[in-house]
Amino acid sequence: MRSLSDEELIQVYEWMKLTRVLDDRIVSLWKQGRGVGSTFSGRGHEAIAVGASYALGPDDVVAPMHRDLGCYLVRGITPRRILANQLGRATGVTQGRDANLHGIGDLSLGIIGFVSHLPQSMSPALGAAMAFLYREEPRVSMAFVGDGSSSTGLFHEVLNLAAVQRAPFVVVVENNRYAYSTPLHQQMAIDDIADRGQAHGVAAEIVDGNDVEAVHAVTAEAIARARSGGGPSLIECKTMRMHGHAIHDGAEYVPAELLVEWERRDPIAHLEKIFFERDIVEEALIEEIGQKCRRIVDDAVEYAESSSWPDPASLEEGVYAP
Ligand SMILES: Cc1ncc(C[n+]2csc(CCOP(=O)(O)OP(=O)(O)O)c2C)c(N)n1
Ligand SMILES: [Mg+2]
Repeated sequence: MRSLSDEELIQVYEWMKLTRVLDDRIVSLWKQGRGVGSTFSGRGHEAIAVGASYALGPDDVVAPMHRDLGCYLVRGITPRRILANQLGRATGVTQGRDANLHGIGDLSLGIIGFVSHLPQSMSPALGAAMAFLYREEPRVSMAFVGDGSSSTGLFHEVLNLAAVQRAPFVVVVENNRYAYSTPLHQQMAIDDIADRGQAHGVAAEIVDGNDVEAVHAVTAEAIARARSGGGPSLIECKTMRMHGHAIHDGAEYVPAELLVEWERRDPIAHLEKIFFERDIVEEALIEEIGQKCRRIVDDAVEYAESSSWPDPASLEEGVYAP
């Protein structure tokens, strides 16, 4: 399944690689005690976060979650702003108020701020889709949601309303087999979360979440359908959470063989294999892209660590009820 040219695929690879290098650096900064808040790794989710958001247009909006670092990057939040945020600095996305990916957003880039209570970001995301519909604007709203979050009441209410309204809304379910320490089979009695879309009259598809071409192709199709009045879609991306829930969690409850199996399906290595099989890029370019990403992230660490802490006098700025 192909919806990207070779040039676009290389660009997508660069975003995925940057996501991985930045994610790894955030984890190591946290382990060195240089981070301020907690941190969530999205390792293994790069093909979903990048592939789905790369399919959006500049006027569309998206509500990412805590494992969607790649989505924030593709939409234009720079590694400098992300790292300054992780380190609690005034130059971070939340100006030092929320030192992790839980809570960031930027409406000027079409990113709806992440609401910590899962999956509450789905409501404003559907609200945006309904506004586009009522104003007859050819725009689409996308929401990311986890497997665990799909077992809540709100998820079903949002899907139902989206279907009734035929809203231009795309829900990307990141089924990474765990919700904190709870495995799938302990929180749902079905095999496929896509069934939950169909139950509400929402077009639903299942895709390999570690195959960025497949994620992009299915998402691009859903976005095009939504934009032309065809209503909402749900895309279930099957993947695996490769680290603990947050970085303090050693995830001893995850069977080691599961991680070994999914490590073999790593989304970045998978794309590199495609490059070599199709003779799209040389090994030297892969090396060059890796170095470029490391330089960008080194610069972002330096920027973040030399940024000032927030001024206590600004404490009440940007809050709803000071
Ligand atoms: C309403 C609510 N209950 C509990 C939490 C705490 N919590 C944060 S993430 C998470 C697990 C979510 O699992 P899933 O939706 O599968 O996403 P994943 O972390 O696996 O990407 C929980 C329980 C929360 N944020 N919101
Ligand atoms: Mg999960």
